[in-house]
Amino acid sequence: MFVKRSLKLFIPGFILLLAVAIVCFLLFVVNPDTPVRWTYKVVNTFAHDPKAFTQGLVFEDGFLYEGTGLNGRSELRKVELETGNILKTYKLPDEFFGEGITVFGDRIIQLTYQSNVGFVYNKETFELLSEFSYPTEGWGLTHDDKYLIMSDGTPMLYFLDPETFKQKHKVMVIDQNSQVWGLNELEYIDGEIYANVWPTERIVKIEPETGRVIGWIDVEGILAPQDHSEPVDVFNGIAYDAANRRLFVTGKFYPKLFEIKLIPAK
Ligand SMILES: [Ca+2]
Repeated sequence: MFVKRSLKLFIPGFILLLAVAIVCFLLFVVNPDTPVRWTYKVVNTFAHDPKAFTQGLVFEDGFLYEGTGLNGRSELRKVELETGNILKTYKLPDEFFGEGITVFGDRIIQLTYQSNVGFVYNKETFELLSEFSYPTEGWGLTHDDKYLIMSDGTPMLYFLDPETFKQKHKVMVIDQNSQVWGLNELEYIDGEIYANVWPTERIVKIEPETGRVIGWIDVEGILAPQDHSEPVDVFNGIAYDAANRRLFVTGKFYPKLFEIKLIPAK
C-alpha cells in the first residue's frame, strides 16, 4: 500500500520535472536566438603599418584598401597584402578624422568621424569625385548587393542608397534582449554582417534583415604581448577575400594583420 502511494506521487512529480527540463532545454540550448560562439586560429600573419590608426579595411581584387583615422593623419590607402607595402595614398585635409571605407563598384566611399561628411573616390586613381552628408557620426562602412551599410558607434546599422546616400532603412542590433553598443568596423560576408565591437577584442555576427545577433567571435589575445612594444590601440578592421574565402583582421596601430579561420568554441 505504502509503495503504491509513493509511486502515485512519484510518477506525476517525475513527469513534471521532465517537462520542466525539456522546456529549459528548448529555451536555452536549442533556442535559435542563442548566438553561436566562435574562437579562431591564425593561419597567416602579414605586416601592418603600426602607424595606421585602422578605421576601415577591405580586400578587393587582390589588394587591401585601408582607411586610417586621427586628425592630420587620416588617409585612404591601397596596400599590398603580402608585404604591407603602401602602394597608393590619398591624405585627407587635417580637419577630417577618417573612418570606415567600402569599395562599391569602381568607387571607394569613406566616412568621417564627426564631420557628417563622406567622400567618394575613383577606386583606381583615388581621385576625389564627390562628397555627401549624413546626420550621425561615421564609424564603420560595408555594403550588400543593394545598400551601403553604416555604423555610428550606437546599436544601429543604417542602410543607405549607394547613389543618393539617403537612408533607406535601419536595424537595431540586439543580442537576445540586449542592445549591442559600439558597432565599429564592418564587413558583409556571405549574407551576414560582421562588426568589431569597440573597444573589445570581439566581433559580432549580425543578421542584416533583423539586426539579430547570430554569433560572437572572441579573438582575445590575438596580438601577442611581444607585439605590444609600441603602444597599440583597439582591435579594429575586418576584410574578406570572397574568391578565396580568406578572413583578415587587424587593429589600430597593430604591427600585424592576421588571416584567421573561425572555430566553434567549446
Ligand atoms: Ca571592413
